[in-house]
Amino acid sequence: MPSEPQVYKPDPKLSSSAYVSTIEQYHELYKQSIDTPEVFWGNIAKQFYWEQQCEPKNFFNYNFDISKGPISIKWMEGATTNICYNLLDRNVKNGHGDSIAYYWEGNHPDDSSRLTYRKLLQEVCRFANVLKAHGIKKGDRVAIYMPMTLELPIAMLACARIGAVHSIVFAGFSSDSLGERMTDCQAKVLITADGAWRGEKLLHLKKICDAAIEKADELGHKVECCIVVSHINRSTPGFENGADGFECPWTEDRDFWWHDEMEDSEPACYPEWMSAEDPLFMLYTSGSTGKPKGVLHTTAGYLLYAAATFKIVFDYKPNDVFWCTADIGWITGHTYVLYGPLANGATSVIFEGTPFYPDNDRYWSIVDKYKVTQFYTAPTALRSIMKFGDEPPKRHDLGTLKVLGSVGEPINPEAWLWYYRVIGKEKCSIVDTFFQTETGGHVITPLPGCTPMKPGSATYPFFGVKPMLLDEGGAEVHGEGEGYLVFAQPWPGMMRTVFNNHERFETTYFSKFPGYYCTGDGARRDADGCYWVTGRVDDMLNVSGHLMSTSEVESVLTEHKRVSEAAVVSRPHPLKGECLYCFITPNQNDKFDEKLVSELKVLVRERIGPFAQPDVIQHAPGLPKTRSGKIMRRVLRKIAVNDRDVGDTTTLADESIVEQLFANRPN
Ligand code: 6R9
Repeated sequence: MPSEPQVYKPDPKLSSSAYVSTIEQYHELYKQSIDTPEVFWGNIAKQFYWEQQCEPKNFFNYNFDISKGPISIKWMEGATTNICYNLLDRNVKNGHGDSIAYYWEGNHPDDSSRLTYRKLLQEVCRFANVLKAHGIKKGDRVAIYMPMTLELPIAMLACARIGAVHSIVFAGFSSDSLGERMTDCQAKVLITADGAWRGEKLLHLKKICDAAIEKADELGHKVECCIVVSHINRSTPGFENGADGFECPWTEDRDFWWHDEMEDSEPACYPEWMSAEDPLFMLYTSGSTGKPKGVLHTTAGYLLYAAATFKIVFDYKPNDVFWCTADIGWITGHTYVLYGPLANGATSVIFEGTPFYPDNDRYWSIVDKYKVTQFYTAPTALRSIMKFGDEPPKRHDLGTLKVLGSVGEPINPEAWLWYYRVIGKEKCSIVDTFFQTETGGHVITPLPGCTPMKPGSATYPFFGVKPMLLDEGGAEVHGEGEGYLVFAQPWPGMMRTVFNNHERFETTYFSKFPGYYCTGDGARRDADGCYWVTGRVDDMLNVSGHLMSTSEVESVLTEHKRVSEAAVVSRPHPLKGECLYCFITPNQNDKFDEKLVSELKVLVRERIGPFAQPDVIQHAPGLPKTRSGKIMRRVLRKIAVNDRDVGDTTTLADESIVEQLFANRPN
């Protein structure tokens, strides 16, 4: 590993007002949360409304050991509540009706609006009544394929209000993927928009939905109805003439315009009281084998966990303005655009567009415009913005920022430091939040104003989360060391099952190491007990007996001034077992040449060790990324061995990259 990393202490001003302000206080609360979860989470539950309370002895029950019976996780059994009621009615009743729930910023900078808590509640009730009128009942699944418009949270909360289970498919997936997911979850209705703008690109969402409904038909599932938001055809500044000729295909008796349905709908709807373990939503996540898994989250535990992690990890205070750039179609958006902020009566920004439209400073202009206090994004976004240098952020006042979040992949120290210095002016805490669709919310993360920060480390577990490292044989790795990252007991926000396939849930997460939830990630624990998540276990490689993670090498490669992005995969090697094959994207105005290749080899030798010297460094004009920004290393491994059988690449944002990379292979 690189020499001991520098430790960055939180700004004293931030510490003095933080909910958890010293590391000693963190340790004390952490111990309580592990030893007496019912006390810790019971205190958090008190702020919410329960139609029926649960008996203290039923607060928490689980089995993590498959040899003792089916895996089961239950929080607050016997309690009943409604999450929408807690997010909206409760806040309105507490005097926050006129507070802004969402500032909405459209793709075009002149397109914006806002919603107060009171107005949001009315819209949600109206749409809940629309769903009811279409026969949607408690337990039914509702598919959603929408751009980042305000109708998206309205639709989700309307489902929650009547006890329907929303199943969102990110509006960048293909029609086949949407059709397969709707079939898997047996969705009765699909909610979408006619189209959406991303930068200057027009997306024909309804066309994709039509093809998806057809795909579902082929697979034997009928989607009964489709409700469509007229987004393109309402006036969009800057594009008054841009959508000329835009057509939204229509099927009479199956398709309904959102605005027509809402017109006469009552703005009041009595909430459905749900049991604590009734399903709230499902969200598909790709598996390393087989079709995507419908990760299922339930009501009470998810509410507690979304609320607590949002408040504490972002240190959200009244009057703050929070902005998470993630699309709501991912777990980060579910928990930190919707449920977490609203559970706290918070004000957030929802942004429809991209960081590059109309210019590369768009994120920073939004931070400035809404006086954002907490900003939350992904390393891949940061790296793509960093390419343009320090000047775009310098055009704006970023002085309101207090906390900067990172999520989705290990953050390379280069990006971390840029975030810390150029965006945070060395005054903000950086929270590198590790979590998964499955975990529902942050599980390993620093706390702002409290945890000393190390660039690239997610540091310590959140309350109630008990991480452990295990070796291949399942033995615990104590102290400093590396291994499989597992969790030894449940926290309220974790998934409960794979929809309609509990067995797959058990084999995927609980069979490798009986008694533990297995994340599928590797991690290292350093002398201070900080965790360094090293990436998916299948991204680990072993060169001449040295275990290393691809992300470790990528971090070093991206330290080079001329490198924008790097992706490393393992290639079989006759002597070393495996060797490193690296894909390098230089900065916009830098070129890829022999000099760069040899400098990078030296850099890796110097920073990690001679054993880690890459065997191949190839030029990559772009990397094969999924639409959520994750590099598809499976494809890169095929390119490394010149195997054209790359498998399914339909979830890539740009499939043509694959061909380019084959063409660029050095001999
Ligand atoms: C939230 C989200 C989960 C996988 C996870 C891990 C990687 C996420 C990370 C991180 C290192 C972090 N991951 N956050 N790795 N540091 N802060 O991204 O959910 O899409 O289900 O992906 O992402 O590999 O296992 P999801």
